[in-house]
Amino acid sequence: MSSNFTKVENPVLVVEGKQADNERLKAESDYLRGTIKEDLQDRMTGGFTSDNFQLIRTHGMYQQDDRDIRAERQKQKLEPLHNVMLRARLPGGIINPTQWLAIDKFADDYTSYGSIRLTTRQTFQFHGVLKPNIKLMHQTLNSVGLDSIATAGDVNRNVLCTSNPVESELHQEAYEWATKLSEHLLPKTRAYAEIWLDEEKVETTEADEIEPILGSNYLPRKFKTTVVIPPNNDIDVHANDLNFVAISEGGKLVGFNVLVGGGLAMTHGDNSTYPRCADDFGFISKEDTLAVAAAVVTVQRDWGNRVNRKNAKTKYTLDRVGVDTFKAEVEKRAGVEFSESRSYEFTHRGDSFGWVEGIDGKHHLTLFIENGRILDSERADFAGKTLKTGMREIAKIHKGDFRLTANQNLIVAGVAEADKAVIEQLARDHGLLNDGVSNQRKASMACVAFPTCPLAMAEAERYLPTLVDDVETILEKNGLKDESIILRVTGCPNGCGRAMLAEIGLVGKGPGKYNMYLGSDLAGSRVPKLYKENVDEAGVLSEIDALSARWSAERNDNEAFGDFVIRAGIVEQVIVSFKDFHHA
Ligand code: SRM
Ligand code: SF4
Repeated sequence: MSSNFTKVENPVLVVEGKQADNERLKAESDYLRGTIKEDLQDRMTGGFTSDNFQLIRTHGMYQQDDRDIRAERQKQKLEPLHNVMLRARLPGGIINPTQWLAIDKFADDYTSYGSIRLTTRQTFQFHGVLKPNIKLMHQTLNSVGLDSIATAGDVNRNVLCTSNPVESELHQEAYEWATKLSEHLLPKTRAYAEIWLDEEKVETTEADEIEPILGSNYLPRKFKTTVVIPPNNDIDVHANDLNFVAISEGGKLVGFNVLVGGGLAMTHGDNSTYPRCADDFGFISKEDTLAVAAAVVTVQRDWGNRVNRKNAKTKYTLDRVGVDTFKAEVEKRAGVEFSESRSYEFTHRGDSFGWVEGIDGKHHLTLFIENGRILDSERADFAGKTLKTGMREIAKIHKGDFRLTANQNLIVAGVAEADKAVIEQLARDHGLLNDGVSNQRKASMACVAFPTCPLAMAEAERYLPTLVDDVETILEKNGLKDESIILRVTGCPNGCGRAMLAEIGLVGKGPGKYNMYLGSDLAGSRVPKLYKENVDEAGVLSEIDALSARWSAERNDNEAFGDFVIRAGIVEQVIVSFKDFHHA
């Protein structure tokens, strides 16, 4: 879907006004160094001070504290128990068993939650790393060829790639492009190597030499890139600034359709913010990929709003300057003309679970990991499962690699016929593989939210398992036992669980309260529409009960829930323009 805002009269290319404070801190940071090194030595506080609090994000870390114990510590007049969350860089989500064993051990030895959390962007996070262990964490990652550069902050983030283990040749090529894009768009400053790996500082003075693509002030806001292989839109293109849709002929990649300007976040009560689908710019041959990527990034770098961070992402730049103007500038800078888009179709999202055989004769096992949380736990929703131990045992014997999906799941990839049985048994023994998981559970997803996310307004990850229990019961009662609805929960309107591309999206409004959005489609080409505001958990269930009863009784053959709610007039389709999202 494209927005109707292709042309804007007299577009404002650069927004004038007092720049956001993040612009000052990036400018003064000496290419993302700040005083992080000195701050790290300061053990008077467990946190990072002043600008370093923000700057560590560009090194892949966020300062957090456990919100479950925040009030209690305040009462005791104690500083919040500061720690960091680390997010690794893992283009295309591929990680090998040696790397897995290293992160598994680090999570046990040095994180307060003891978990590895798979994210909606094909990587993993550690939560709860204390200041004295941060450097060791980076050195551990480095020792196995991993890093966390630019997984957060105003830079290009982890580059996604469709998890497609079946067509392995095409997947391999697409994955290589994801890696090349990640490298090409990565900050070139040596700040990460100097601070965390104790490498020598190399003096360079020319800004253009240091950051030829990102520039000395980096991007106005976060930037997200994907490579996607139709027909599976598993990475959700419309959540991303820049997407390369793989076009193949005879199983070989020939080029990409380029989609620009997707994004899902909004702020409650601020109608200048809205989710937006990406626009189709046209087809390019694969040789032009890096030039086009750099051009899109530099146009956004130069024209993105540096005054108001709420309107700074590429989606807003496109609506302000017009898609045509943006696209023409990309063509000029890349020296490439987009040709007409090649035809392709997205038919579905999500992952297919269980074993599949690739065209290379290798076997691939996709495991469903609820909420992406890999942990051995006594928690009720884990029912005594030992997911973390299970993954460790598999990693010890696995000769292929692991692929993290953009839906918080994991593929044990490249298994020889002879090793299938033992891997499957380990997965079953530790609760990583369970034939009883319902289609509804597999179609449900939530962001992290409490207790670690400082922005959470309502529960998400901790709410999802019981919510799905209840929805399963409702669907069965309404004669829909094996059916599913793409159901996603996010603890606030930032949208990390991609609720704004769900058939039912619950967006946290306050403790126990959600705004309910309805009407995305199976392919993820539509943003859902607000249905009810401030619904409590009981209300969520009674709404789902009533809506699914109607779906069961009135649906056309195989009609998906999201299509039904629009056809039945329960919500209107968001079609006009995203600027009018809140009013249509
Ligand atoms: Fe996100 C901020 C977690 C995917 C939009 N996101 C955060 C922070 C770091 C909170 C913060 O700023 O302090 C959350 C940390 C929680 C925690 O304790 O771990 C957080 N986001 C996540 C993850 C872990 C959710 C998950 O359950 O998997 C995902 C990590 C992705 C990764 O590996 O890089 C995650 N975040 C997303 C997505 C989905 C996607 O990209 O496919 C979105 C919506 C798409 C988009 O960008 O429009 C998303 N996160 C945000 C935003 C809103 C950005 C904006 O445009 O305004 C924020 C807040 C911000 O940047 O100011 C945010
Ligand atoms: Fe936190 Fe909100 Fe993102 Fe959920 S959607 S992880 S609550 S920022």
